Amino acid sequence: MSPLNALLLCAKVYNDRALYKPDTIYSSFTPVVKSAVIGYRISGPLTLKILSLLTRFKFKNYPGKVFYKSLYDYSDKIIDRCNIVYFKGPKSFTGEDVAEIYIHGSPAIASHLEKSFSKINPIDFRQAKNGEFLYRAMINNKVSLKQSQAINNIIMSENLQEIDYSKKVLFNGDEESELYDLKESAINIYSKIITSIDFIEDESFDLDSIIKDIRLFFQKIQKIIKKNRTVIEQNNILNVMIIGDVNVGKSTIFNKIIGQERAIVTNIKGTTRDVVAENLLLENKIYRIYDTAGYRKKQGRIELLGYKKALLLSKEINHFLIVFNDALSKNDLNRIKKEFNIKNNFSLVLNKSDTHKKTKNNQYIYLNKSINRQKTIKLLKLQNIHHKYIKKSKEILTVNKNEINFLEKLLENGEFILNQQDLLIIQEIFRNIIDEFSENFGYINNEDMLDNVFSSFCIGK
Ligand SMILES: Nc1nc2c(ncn2[C@@H]2O[C@H](COP(=O)(O)OP(=O)(O)OP(=O)(O)O)[C@@H](O)[C@H]2O)c(=O)[nH]1
Ligand SMILES: [Mg+2]
Repeated sequence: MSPLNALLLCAKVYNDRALYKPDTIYSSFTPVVKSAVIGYRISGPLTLKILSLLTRFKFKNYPGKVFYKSLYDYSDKIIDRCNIVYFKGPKSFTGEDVAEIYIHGSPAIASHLEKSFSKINPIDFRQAKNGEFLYRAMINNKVSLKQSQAINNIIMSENLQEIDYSKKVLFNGDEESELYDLKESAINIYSKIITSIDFIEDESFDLDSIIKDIRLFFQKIQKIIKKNRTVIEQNNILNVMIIGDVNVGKSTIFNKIIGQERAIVTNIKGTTRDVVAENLLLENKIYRIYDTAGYRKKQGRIELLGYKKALLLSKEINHFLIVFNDALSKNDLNRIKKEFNIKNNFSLVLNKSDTHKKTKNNQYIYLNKSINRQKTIKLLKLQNIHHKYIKKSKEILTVNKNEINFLEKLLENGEFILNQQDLLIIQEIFRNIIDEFSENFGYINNEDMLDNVFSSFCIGK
């Protein structure tokens, strides 16, 4: 289950906030892998007690200060010595007492710490569920549901416009989303319907004015969808595929570009059989780099499957790096261009330049495995290629992908409702629309509705 789904589930389970009694939870907030640092977060009423058990130090009087302390396990053995911060609720991420512990990035130390956690008191202190810290932040009014979703989107999205939009919602509030205005309009229309319903028989009753508002409401939705779809479809990821004969060093170049040993490299021909792809963020530009199975006349069965997969994917590729070693004959180049349907969107990369005398051909990019990552990326001119293919959209998002899907569903009601003459049915549909808003984005509560009905439309007051 994604953290967001878990969050929404929590929101349902803990619907009645009055019944919600927090226990204390913990979780790592970094991956637990060999790395520089592994972080743990604790949140809940027992935070201080747990810190004191683990460190023998009273953090109570030092909220927000970083201390370098030893962590002790249940048998007084030192787990690690590390930085620890205590945040006193409500001035914390969740609004509760929170601690953050930054241990050395060793999974063994992490496991030792978690074992010590589990010995404390499994009923009052337990591992957090997905999204539970954010959920607590939400019920303690530190973030809105929309902002919780924005946090999730910032983490999950690879589209820079979408990330910018989520950041705006997170930092400046729900009003940054056009969904917010739509929800206001929906409430206004609904309130207008409710307050009119008793006066259907009246001469002054004006169904046309309500229908006009509804028409404008759906037209606005249409406009928002259209504008934002265009921005999203101007995908800002540059797709680069590395192709060429077997054993020319494609995977070596791939690993170098992405900065990790992702693809297997051996001197056996046909090592790579499947397409391997990784995303790369370079100076605020996103690239998706594909490593592929190499070409040779007699390809093994699986190798051939992988090669065909690369051919199929070639439609989505902006630019190809054609890698070779000694020389690339015109025939071979033509075959490759034909197979992958390449026009002028390619670079010729002569790899293993250390093994042969350097020819001088301006069309080639000369690479070898001892050239460092930064220089390799520079020689391949990846930044220029990005600039050439991906035009940065000047438009900004006012709703994100999920919200567009939501609006498209709402739009399905549009045609039906506009052909309706029965105000009760129109009212029912708008009630559902409002429910959809609150279910999906937590935007609307009964107070919103009541305020509106009783203040701006109440007749006779
Ligand atoms: N001398 C030299 N060897 C290299 C260079 N780049 C790669 N190699 C070696 O060439 C061999 C093949 O490298 P890979 O990166 O696996 O080649 P590939 O094109 O992915 O091969 P397939 O997956 O079989 O198609 C390995 O032994 C590499 O260490 C280089 O610049 N110079
Ligand atoms: Mg390979």
